[in-house]
This record gives sequence, C-alpha cells and structure tokens, in this order.
Amino acid sequence: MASRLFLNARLVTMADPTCITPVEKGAILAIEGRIAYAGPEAGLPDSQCSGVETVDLEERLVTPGLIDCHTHLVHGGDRAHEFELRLAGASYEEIARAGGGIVSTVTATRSAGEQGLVASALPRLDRLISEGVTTVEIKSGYGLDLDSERAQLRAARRLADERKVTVSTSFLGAHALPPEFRDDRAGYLTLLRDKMLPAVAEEGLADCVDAFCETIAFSTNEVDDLFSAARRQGLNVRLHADQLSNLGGAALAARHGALSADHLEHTDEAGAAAMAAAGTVAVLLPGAFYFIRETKLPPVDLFRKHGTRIAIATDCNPGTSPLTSPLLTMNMAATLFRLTVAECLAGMTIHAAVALGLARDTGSIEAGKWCDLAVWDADRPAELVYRMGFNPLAARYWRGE
Ligand code: DI6
Ligand code: FE
Repeated sequence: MASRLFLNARLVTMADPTCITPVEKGAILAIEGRIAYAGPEAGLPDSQCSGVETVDLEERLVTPGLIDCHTHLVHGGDRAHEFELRLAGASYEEIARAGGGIVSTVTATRSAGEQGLVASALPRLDRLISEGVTTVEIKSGYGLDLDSERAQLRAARRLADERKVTVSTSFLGAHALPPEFRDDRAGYLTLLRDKMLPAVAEEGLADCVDAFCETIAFSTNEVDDLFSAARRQGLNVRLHADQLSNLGGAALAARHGALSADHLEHTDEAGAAAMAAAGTVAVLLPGAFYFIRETKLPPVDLFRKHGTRIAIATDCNPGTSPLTSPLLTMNMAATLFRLTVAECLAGMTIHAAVALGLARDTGSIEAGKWCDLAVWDADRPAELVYRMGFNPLAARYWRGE
C-alpha cells in the first residue's frame, strides 16, 4: 500500500452522490494506501506531506475508482451459438427451457477446473481494469455442485492475487437447477441450503449469497427459505429480481435486508418503496436489457421518487450480457434508462460500494477510504458517459498503488 501526494487534480469526489462539479486545484494525500486528505491543495496538512512522493496530475479529472458491483466474470465457455439461435428467433426463455442457457455454461464451467476458470477470467478482468475499475463483484452460479461452486469462488478470490483489484464474491448456487436435479427441485434446494451454503460460508468463500428469482429459476418461497438460512449463517444477501416478470422479488429482497436487488425491469412501486425503506440498492443492468432486447424499462422514476439508491453494473455473463465495458454500461444506462451523468457516476462508484457493503472503504474520494482512483483525460464528467467505445483513462490507482 503506497503513500503518495497527488497534486493539480480536478476532483470529482462523489462524497455527495449528486454532485459532479470538480474541485479545482485539488489534492489527495494517501498514507499507506488510505486517503488522509482530499480537497483543495490549500487545505493540505503540511506536517503529513513531508517526504511523500508527489504525482502531478496536470489538471486531469479524477473520480473514485470504478466499481462493477454485479458480474459473472468467472465462467467456462461462451454462448455465441445461442446468440445465433436468438438471431433466428428463439427467445431467452425458450432456449433455457430447452436445456440451453445457464445449464450449457454449467457444463463448460464444470470441465474448466479452477485454473482454467482463472485463465479465462483474466482477459475479461483486464478489460474492466483498463477502464478504471478498482473493485469488482464476482458470482458463482455456473458450477451448481459443491466442488464446482467452490472452484468458481476460489478462482474469483485468486483474481485478487493476480491483479491489483478488490474482489467481492457472491454464492449464486440458486442460479438454475443443475441437469442431475432437473426432476428433483426439492432435492437440489435441500442440498443448496443444508450442504453447499454452510460449506461455502465455513470456508469464507462468499461475501454474499445471491439467487435468481424468476419463473425460469427459483420461486419467492424457495428464495425466502434459502435467504433465511443465509442470514442465520451471518451472510449478506442480494437478489436477481423482477427481471422478466414481477414475482415481488424486490420486496422479498428488502424483507431480508438485502444489500441489493438487481435487474428490476418489472419491479412495481411497492417493491421500490420497500427497497428504499430497507436501504436495498437498485442495481440496474442495461447490458442484459439491451442484449436480450427487453422492452420493459426499470422504474427509474419510482426509485427516484422513493429515494432508492441506484447502482449500475456490466452483469458480465455469457448468456445475457457479454459486456466488459463499464464506460459503455454508463452510456447504456443514460441512453436506454435515461439516468443522468451524476446518477451514472454514482451508480459506478459510491452506490455500487453501498451495494457491496464496502462504502466505509471505497466508492468516494474521502479521508479514511482506500486511495482507489481513476484519472481521466477528459474536461467534463459527461465525457465519461457520452462516448461509446472510447477509453480516456490516463491512470488508475488501487489503494495508492
Ligand atoms: N439473469 C441473467 O440475466 C443472468 N443470470 C440471471 O440470473 C443470465 C445468465 C446466463 O444466461 O448465463
Ligand atoms: Fe446477473
């Protein structure tokens, strides 16, 4: 963890999630990886600056390091062939019901092994890092048996040894029924709750438990039972909710004090209000909306009305969102969901940190937090959301490094 004095910066701190007006002639003092001071150079505590290496940021724009708070980055194989089926008219649900979809990635993931999973995830992680990501959430959910789910979560943890990045893991054993339990839902749910979840919790492999609550996946009752067990194990929860239909997933997540509910295209006002009251973050995933050609927009107006925090993420996964660009994700969130520039930047920084339970340590440029920064060759924050396929990142610092 490095000590460094950054000078001559235009700081977009996100300390106030609604304010993207840069602090001109700003400075950041990092001591052993944590921010000791951030603000106008005039306010620097001189006593702490002596002997610290200085970096002249030459009036560049500086935001918090970006946080991708919803990815399936670790997985085997790809689904390009299904993409062709969809181009020929098959729907995502039809392919899933015909045994394709998630289950086809399960086969590829089980045969990849832990080392293979690390190797295939690294190029995807490097794309995120190249656009300023300093924290990434990574789910399991393509193993669907204990050994393979362990392999996915261990591979995710190992990525943090291979790159200067913070990894938060989510156990998504409740992603789909594995082929061997196709006719035994109860059997798989018991295995999930009574064997896989305790093992993953005991080994510290998961920071959170996730589930896919949908007609083609798990019901609200099944998720409720699993989440009660997760909370008894002392684990946080998050939920893929109301993506293709309104099953009341958002309200279910809120009832369990979930860190986030994600997708939410079909969430109603009761769900939005319940999330706001519970502090559950709405994670919007424009890549999946775009890629499966969804038409139902998530209720952004209801989230704004009730004060539900909004985050955005790539949802990088081989089936519905093969997307590894947080910058394009922000453009899609603005262009498709009509989020403002400030909402997009908060959605990829401070609100994403809240969605991961990491807001004490990152997500904004404030004293006490890790010195996670993205430095941009851009004059206005809007340039980070406006462009498609252009990367103005000049430098990235992770805990001051
Ligand atoms: N919703 C999604 O869009 C992804 N998972 C989920 O719960 C799809 C994952 C896949 O199709 O591989
Ligand atoms: Fe997802």
